[in-house]
Amino acid sequence: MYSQVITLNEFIIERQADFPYAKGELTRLLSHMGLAAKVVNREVNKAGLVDILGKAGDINVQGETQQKLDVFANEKFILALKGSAECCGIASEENSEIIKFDTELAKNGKYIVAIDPLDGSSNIDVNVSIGTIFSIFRRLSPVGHTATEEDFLQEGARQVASGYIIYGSSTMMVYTTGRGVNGFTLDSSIGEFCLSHPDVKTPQNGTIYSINEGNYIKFPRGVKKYLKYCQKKDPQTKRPFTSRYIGSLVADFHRNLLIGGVFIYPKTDSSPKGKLRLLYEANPMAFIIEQAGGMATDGDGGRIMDIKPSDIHERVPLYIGSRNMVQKALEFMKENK
Ligand code: P6P
Repeated sequence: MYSQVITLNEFIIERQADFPYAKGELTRLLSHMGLAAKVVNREVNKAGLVDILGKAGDINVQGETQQKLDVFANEKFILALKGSAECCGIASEENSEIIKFDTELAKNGKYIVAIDPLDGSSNIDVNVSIGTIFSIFRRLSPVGHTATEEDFLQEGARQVASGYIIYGSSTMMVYTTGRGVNGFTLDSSIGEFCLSHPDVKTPQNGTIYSINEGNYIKFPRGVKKYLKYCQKKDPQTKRPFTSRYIGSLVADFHRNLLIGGVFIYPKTDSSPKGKLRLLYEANPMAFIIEQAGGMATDGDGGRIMDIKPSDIHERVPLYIGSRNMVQKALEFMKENK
């Protein structure tokens, strides 16, 4: 039975040939991401059993109370990436400044990684799916030296890979290197991520809109009009939209990627750049959705992956998912500026 199974590492190595310049570095980096994901998954899955739940007490750079699992996940991914010898630095949601590795081995790494080690962590204590999101670039600074801030402020279109791990009813790793999107499900009985969703394509249309309607009164007029459009049954098309919002980006995104839908986290008067982070939430998800045939924009017609970041924790409004749904929402935004 296992002869048909393709593990993550086998797949990465097979696809290495896609990259004439890569001599295994990206392969090793992605494999180390997979290893750290298995370690974090083990703790996420038993969080309810050991004293790892609850708040670590510290406040992270986002001003949010850090959960112990946040701290654990951040440490494990930093350790794995430092040990990969392919990554020279990291921008993490949990750290205010970039982490510059200073070992000779790591300084020779050709890549940098932006990561949200445990996104949606407020859901940990209530057993809702959470996830890790990562974005990989080639460094701009010279090999052999420490990483620089500029290495991390590249447009998303320059990503060489991005992906996420969703710790849900099953644990999956979904990633792209610019040649399509592939999903791997963790088979705990053999401790391997196994190819389960080859060449993922997202539907051009969907019936799901994902947005926190608790913020409705603060939404831009265009978003309010789009929601009314979704909610008003059309006599001809019987427009059958439904609202699905988990409050965990990885979970909402993953569902919409597979069955179609649009996720919107718009700007509001109080948050003129929205809530989600460009480097380690919007960009990696935008790379994946575009590779799967979908679309990601800031709501004003700008492509997420064309935005030049000015700060590693920069926020950006996010409209992402099925192409036709995102374009419809954009139409309402344009008509109601
Ligand atoms: P709200 C989780 O904190 C997160 O960063 C994303 O995972 C999620 O999509 C969003 O915030 C939820 O935000 O304001 O709706 O609770």
